[in-house]
Amino acid sequence: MSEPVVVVGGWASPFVTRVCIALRLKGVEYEFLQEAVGRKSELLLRSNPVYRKMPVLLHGGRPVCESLVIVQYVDEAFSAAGKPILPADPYRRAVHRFWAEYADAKLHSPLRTLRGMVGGDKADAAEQVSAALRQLEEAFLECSGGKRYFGGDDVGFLDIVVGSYIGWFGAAERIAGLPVLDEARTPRLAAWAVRFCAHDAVGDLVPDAARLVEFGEVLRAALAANASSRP
Ligand SMILES: N[C@@H](CCC(=O)N[C@@H](CS)C(=O)NCC(=O)O)C(=O)O
Repeated sequence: MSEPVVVVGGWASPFVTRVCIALRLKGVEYEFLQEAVGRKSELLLRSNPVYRKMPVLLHGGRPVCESLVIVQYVDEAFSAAGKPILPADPYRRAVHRFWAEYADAKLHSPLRTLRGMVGGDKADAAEQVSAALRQLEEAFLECSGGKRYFGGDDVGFLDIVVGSYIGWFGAAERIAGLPVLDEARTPRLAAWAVRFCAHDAVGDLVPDAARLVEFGEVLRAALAANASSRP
């Protein structure tokens, strides 16, 4: 019998989204343990004592932490299932990993500013996201080789990583009233995002922007309540 696979996290997190997409691409059954808003479960803290962040993947009870590490683990641990997530060629793997780290380094923080989760200048944050997306549009040209996805003919590692932010792009646009994934500035990436969301393995796993806007309000209220209850 195969060992159970469990994802500990929250549906709204892009880092959690990418793990679920990777598992679905591989056709791996998993249990999803939803964290309560604004709190961290004992299981999460015990499984990721270093960073205390979601997601955590438990495979046969053994924790794997950090979303990029988890997606690569899923590709390797379930190599016999589904299509490979990372390219086979070592050089292409390195290029895809480079851009995945670039996406996380450049998108996450300004998107939090745009969504009002942290302070900061929203126009400046929108410009940072836009500059990163322009760079990722170049990466798309390089990695896709003129095909439909960063991974070529099918969704791969970089599609999953960048694609996990698509719901957040929409939420940030609504909250800040500023364009984020803009068809005029990054037309290829905008068209790719539509294709990515329509993929069988993705569908409902990319959270809806309106739902993310509501979630942001609930999270902010929960964090404020936690802060005011601290001595
Ligand atoms: N680099 C981490 C980032 C994970 C992360 O920031 N998770 C957020 C949810 S979106 C979290 O757990 N935040 C709680 C906290 O920062 O205390 C990864 O890729 O897994």
